Amino acid sequence: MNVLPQPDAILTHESDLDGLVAGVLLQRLAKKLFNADTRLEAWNYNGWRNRPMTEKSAWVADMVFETRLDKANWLVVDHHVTDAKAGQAQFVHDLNKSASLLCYELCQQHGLGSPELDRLVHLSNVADLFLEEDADFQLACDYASLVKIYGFWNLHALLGGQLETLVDHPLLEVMAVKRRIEDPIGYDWSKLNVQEITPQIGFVETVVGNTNLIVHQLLERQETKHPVLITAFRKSTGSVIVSLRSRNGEALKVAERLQGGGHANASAATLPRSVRTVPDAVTYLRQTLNGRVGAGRSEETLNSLASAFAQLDALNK
Ligand SMILES: [Mn+2]
Repeated sequence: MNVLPQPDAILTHESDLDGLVAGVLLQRLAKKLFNADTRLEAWNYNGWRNRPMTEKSAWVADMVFETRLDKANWLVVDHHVTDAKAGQAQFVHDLNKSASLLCYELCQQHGLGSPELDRLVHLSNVADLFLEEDADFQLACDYASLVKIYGFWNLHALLGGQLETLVDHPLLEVMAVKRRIEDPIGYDWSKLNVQEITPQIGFVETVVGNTNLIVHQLLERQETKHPVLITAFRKSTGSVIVSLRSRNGEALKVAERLQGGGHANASAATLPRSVRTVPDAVTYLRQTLNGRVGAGRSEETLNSLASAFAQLDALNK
């Protein structure tokens, strides 16, 4: 086992349960190894791109490994596809395990396992990898919904760092009712409200229900001709986040054109601050993804737009 460097900060993914569990587990591991409290930061993809990586040492969870993270005394624990190779950093990587599971395995190596954490990490793993065949899939989605509904830091505050309190938490009952009542209503409505952004990309309006599951079902049941489906929601901060889903790997390329990231079939992006509402988002997506590039765009963006179009064309053949 490699010796882990003491981190100045722990950096994780803001938008889901996997990031929350992974980040808090790493905090716990740092406490155990170094008897010190380490700052936890949670990032979305867009903010992350511009974050200077100035710490002498940091632990990163659930963010794509890239060259700028390949630094001595850095540890990266992740499960997203990457081309970058680790030369300096310690890189724990497995495409078939969630970040929370990979972090938990590190914790277990240092005696931090428990039955409650076994359970929570299993559920987080099932939800994050969308393991539909697992008997706990539905329950796992309810757990994942907690972060979507209440937000990373609200939930973190409620737990007071005690991840174990999430197991069988009373708020799960609220998630189960939402799933039972809202999801079928939301599905029926959204099915009739898909707008075309491009022939490849549809925008799914959502009113109620778990948008992740609704979009997944629309794709699985082939209710729409668009291979990529986008949904949008407004955060309390006013910024608009879009989620992109596909079945054959097209979603990530589109997310990258919006400066976002994620997995091949499940990715996300935060839209520019000038986009304040969902109708604005549809307009913005039409303009950006149809190749009408506004002023101030860099050469690099133009190039990535061009290459993304080439790939979409290839997919259409
Ligand atoms: Mn993840």
